[in-house]
Amino acid sequence: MKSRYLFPKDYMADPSANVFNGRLYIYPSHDWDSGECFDDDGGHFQMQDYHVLSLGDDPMTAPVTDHGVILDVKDVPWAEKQMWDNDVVEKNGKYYLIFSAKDYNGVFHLGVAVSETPEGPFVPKADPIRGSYSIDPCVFKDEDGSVYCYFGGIWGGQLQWYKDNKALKCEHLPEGNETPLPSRVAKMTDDVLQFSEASRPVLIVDENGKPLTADNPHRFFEASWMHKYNGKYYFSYSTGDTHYLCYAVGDNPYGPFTYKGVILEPVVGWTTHHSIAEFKGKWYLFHHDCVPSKDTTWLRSLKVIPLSYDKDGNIIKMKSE
Ligand code: FUB
Repeated sequence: MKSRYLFPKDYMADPSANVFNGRLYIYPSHDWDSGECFDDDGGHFQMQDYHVLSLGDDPMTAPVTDHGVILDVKDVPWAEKQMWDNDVVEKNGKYYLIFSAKDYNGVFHLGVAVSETPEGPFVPKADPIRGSYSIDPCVFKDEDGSVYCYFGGIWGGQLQWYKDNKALKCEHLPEGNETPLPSRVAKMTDDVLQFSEASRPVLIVDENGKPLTADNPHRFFEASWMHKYNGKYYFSYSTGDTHYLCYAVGDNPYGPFTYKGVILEPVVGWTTHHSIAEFKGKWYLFHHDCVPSKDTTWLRSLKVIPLSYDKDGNIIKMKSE
């Protein structure tokens, strides 16, 4: 299907699309060439700040506005480096940017920064969210106003360093028929500054209700996203080293979610990471690839492609061209 490169002027990735006040906002990671070598822990992703982009009307053609830097790592007291994926949620007229970064001990946590407008600037809190770890937050506001934070990523995202929210002495990455490491979800406090509960595992099951195994083409790796369609909760994610975007559907924000299939075939570039949003009555998949940088993993470009469902609510699989 025909897609659009959203912002050819700069390298950006991990787009979190949200509609605020009738305008579509995209909160990406901001890639750059730091000179760090490629490694399996993502040491080549040395992002230092976040921008926000916005566009009106038709995402396939509308001009894109870059509102500039909304948060810089040097302004976050607890964070040293690697400003990875982020997402923004609105509650009671304020905007909360939840982001992942490494602290001065090389450990990923999630932080919060607050703004009066979707365009920022966002003012960071002094400390990370208590009980937060790993990467790739997605903040989802349900129709009753409750905000849920989904997060986690294996390998360089450090999810394998924890079990039941406790740091392990010895990490273990499940494989094959073992139980996979799930994404996590926690309801946020009313002020959206902390988790209101210990995070829970996001269980993905097959059509018989049996938990999926850790086999690579299906298992959760990173890039959690939640959206709602016809009253159902769609949890989507990346399979990382097998490079698929997949999804699973449930009846409530905590799951379990029944695996449904692939949303997007692998793109050029190692990572694949996305968001799904409805805007002016149409659905879109926002993602990135490395075609413009000639497959340079750490220089990714934002894309958008229309998304559709069949009559049973299944997402029609896409290939982004
Ligand atoms: O952008 C850095 C990392 O790459 C993200 O956190 C992952 O989801 C992957 O896209």
